[in-house]
Amino acid sequence: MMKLDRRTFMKGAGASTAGCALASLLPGTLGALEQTELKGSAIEVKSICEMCSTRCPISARIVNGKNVSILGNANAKSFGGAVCARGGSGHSLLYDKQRLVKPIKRVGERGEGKWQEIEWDEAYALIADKLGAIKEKYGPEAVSFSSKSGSNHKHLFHLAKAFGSPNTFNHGTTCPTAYKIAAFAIFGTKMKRDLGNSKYIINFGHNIYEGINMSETRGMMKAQADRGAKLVVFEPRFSVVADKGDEWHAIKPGTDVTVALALCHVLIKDNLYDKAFIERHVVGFDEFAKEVAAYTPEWAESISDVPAEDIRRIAHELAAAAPHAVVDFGHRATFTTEEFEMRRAIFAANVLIGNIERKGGLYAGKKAKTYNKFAGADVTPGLAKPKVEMPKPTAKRIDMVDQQYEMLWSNGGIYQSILDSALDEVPYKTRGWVMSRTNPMQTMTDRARVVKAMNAMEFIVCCDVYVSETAAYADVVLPESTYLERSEEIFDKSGKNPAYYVRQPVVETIGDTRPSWLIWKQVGDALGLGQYFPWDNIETLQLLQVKKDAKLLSRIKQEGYVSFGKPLMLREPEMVANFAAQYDTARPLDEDGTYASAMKFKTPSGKIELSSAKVEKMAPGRGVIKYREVNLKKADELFFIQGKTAIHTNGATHNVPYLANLMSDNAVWIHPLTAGLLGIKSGDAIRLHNDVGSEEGTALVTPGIRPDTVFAYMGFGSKNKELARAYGKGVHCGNLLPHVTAPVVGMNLHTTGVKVEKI
Ligand SMILES: Nc1nc2c(c(=O)[nH]1)N[C@H]1C(S)=C(S)[C@@H](COP(=O)(O)OP(=O)(O)OC[C@H]3O[C@@H](n4cnc5c(=O)[nH]c(N)nc54)[C@H](O)[C@@H]3O)O[C@H]1N2
Ligand SMILES: Nc1nc2c(c(=O)[nH]1)N[C@H]1C(S)=C(S)[C@@H](COP(=O)(O)OP(=O)(O)OC[C@H]3O[C@@H](n4cnc5c(=O)[nH]c(N)nc54)[C@H](O)[C@@H]3O)O[C@H]1N2
Ligand code: SF4
Ligand SMILES: [Mo]
Repeated sequence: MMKLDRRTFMKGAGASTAGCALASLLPGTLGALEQTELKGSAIEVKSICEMCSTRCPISARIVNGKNVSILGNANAKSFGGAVCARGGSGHSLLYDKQRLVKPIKRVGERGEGKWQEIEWDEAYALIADKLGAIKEKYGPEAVSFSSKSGSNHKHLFHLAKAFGSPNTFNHGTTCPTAYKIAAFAIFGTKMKRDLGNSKYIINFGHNIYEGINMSETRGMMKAQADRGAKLVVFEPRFSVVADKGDEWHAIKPGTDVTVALALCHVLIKDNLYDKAFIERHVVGFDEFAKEVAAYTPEWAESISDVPAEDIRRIAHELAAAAPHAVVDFGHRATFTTEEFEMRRAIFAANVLIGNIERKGGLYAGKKAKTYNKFAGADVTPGLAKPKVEMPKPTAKRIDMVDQQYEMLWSNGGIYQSILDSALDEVPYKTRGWVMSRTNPMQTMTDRARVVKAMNAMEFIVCCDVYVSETAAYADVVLPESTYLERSEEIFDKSGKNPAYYVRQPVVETIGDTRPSWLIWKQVGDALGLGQYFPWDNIETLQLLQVKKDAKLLSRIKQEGYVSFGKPLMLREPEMVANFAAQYDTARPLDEDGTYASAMKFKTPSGKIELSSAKVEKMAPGRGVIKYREVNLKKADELFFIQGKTAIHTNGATHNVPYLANLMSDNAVWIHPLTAGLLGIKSGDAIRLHNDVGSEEGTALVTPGIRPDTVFAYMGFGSKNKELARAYGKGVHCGNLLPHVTAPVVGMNLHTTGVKVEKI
């Protein structure tokens, strides 16, 4: 087998080496692509975007054998038949000559960039040999498995189970886990927000016009444009959401909890809360009310810089718009180590105005099982799961070191504990890491620690579409086919009513890539675990899901996105009436025309728990929501915060040609007063540094940020030369962030302190 230095290999598109499958398949310039006949469907195929994990329904086809048209699937009404800039650029990833289209194995030092192309069978044999050896010597738990949750984590986690390791992790503690756990604590389940029908929206750093989720983004646009909804924004910087808001309050980073608690204080003190709702559906109100009595708007102002009179007014406006109003619980919940308190305080404000299961408020998803229960018959099909008897892992998870994290273990775990386990052997040592669709070197904090942890491991497998910054440190990199080339099982997309959708190939597979469902099944085969994967292809799985209803499967494939029944919110009389009118067998309405009497929560009391004995037992002192001080930076540092740009996705798209052309750098936002004191002008080269690391970038002087804060869009400054378009451009945020695990919710922390100087 020929040895290739991948760095030379990458730039040597014209080099005449036998192993240059990538270069020969993919012409060196986009212009040259025009002569290449693209093979695939010329008629529209319904599928699912994967340019970010929102996974919008799409409709795509090949145009004149030359390009791929990607539109939104019009059958999915809430997505408005649209895609965002990234979604429209999928073909640019597909035909990127820097994409990985053949398995490779490391032949130099980790991160050195020396690779050798290998065949799939050789890759599988190598993986089976190395993982098998670790399992034999240290037990299966010495291998951890991780993947961004969604389309492909299920197959990887299935392999983990078959292998016998309890250590499976999704990206949760770098993103949503805190608000999910907060919702679990109060409601016993996840909650969704009905932004589109809201008349009053309070936003605490939910960057929804840049951190796009087509359905929610369009919902908020609709609320603002069609319903004249008022939008109040708390943001340390003038984001696009702040720009589109009716008012912007430049809140001090990490202090949102004080404003949320003060809103609750005013709602209770001024008798603005929904007493009937609280009496009927809520427990723990008295303890909560007692605690928030001290959290006055004046107190919140002293910590957050938001004027007390504004907090008071906003609480009154919120109550006046109730129940069709919402305090948005956000998405990336990594602003402080006390996200559990902050997100619970936000949920509490929603509970106080009684917006639960009301239009424009919060609601629980209605999957087929729930929907059918109310309909009194199987009016919508549910999805079946393959029944495979799996071995029970004997070891404890590596993040099972502290009882306070109990709610997390079945929710994706504490991702960054893989590093602690590899480096500090807590509670035992992780020696192997199999990961897919995740780039922790860019998206976890303290990049140097990620490098150290990877170097401390014996064997690492990474499945990606690029040689990501993380893949650069793996032993074997497996190229997954892009989402435009692969089929997957059916996914549940239920909201207020059940809905399903499916991914289907639009173009023929380019190069020697495979879909991850097949990759992990074949790794399973190589490990002698074939019995746990009793499906030969994706159709077998899909048919199993629809319980052999071929007509239904064909409908889902044809329409791409199929929803059943009418939207249902249990306390919304018109919706309940419309729902019940559809089915003779439907549950009879309550006297008030709703299904309020059927509202049962998966909490110990079956009610909404504003204060919780379960939480108190799990994490003593936390049963009641309260303010806990955090310290995010040293006195002589500036706050360093981040956010998404509309043009890129996390640590994923910075090398995609079209998107890299649109934006390849993340200038650091800095206030004119601060910049003046430091002698910095827009465009100046600057250095950001702290105890964790040091990064060089460019300054953008703007009044759209607090003087004590600097901001950068995340995901830039890749340190992997193979990502030639992204390499070294901009500030690598993860290289400045400390390695932290927050109490109860296990979150990573994305706000810290930095010193800034002109270079
Ligand atoms: N275009 C695009 N869309 C995306 C993504 C993407 O990468 N690009 N990623 C997807 C993913 S994974 C997610 S999680 C969502 C992200 O959804 P969001 O969580 O809405 O996105 P972020 O930009 O991370 O939002 C954080 C915002 O909070 C502000 N902020 C920082 N610290 C504080 C604070 O202490 N208080 C307050 N009030 N605000 C603060 C930041 O300035 C930023 O505007 O977007 C999804 N959609
Ligand atoms: N400093 C800082 N760090 C952050 C954030 C922040 O705001 N600031 N945001 C956080 C948030 S909200 C999140 S969700 C995480 C996300 O971080 P991650 O979970 O790491 O996810 P992504 O960066 O979206 O993508 C990871 C990898 O998936 C690969 N990929 C893309 N498509 C495919 C595919 O079809 N198959 C396979 N196998 N791989 C594919 C990409 O090439 C990329 O290398 O980052 C978090 N990290
Ligand atoms: S928000 Fe954009 S990139 Fe993300 S899935 Fe939807 S269309 Fe694709
Ligand atoms: Mo995220």
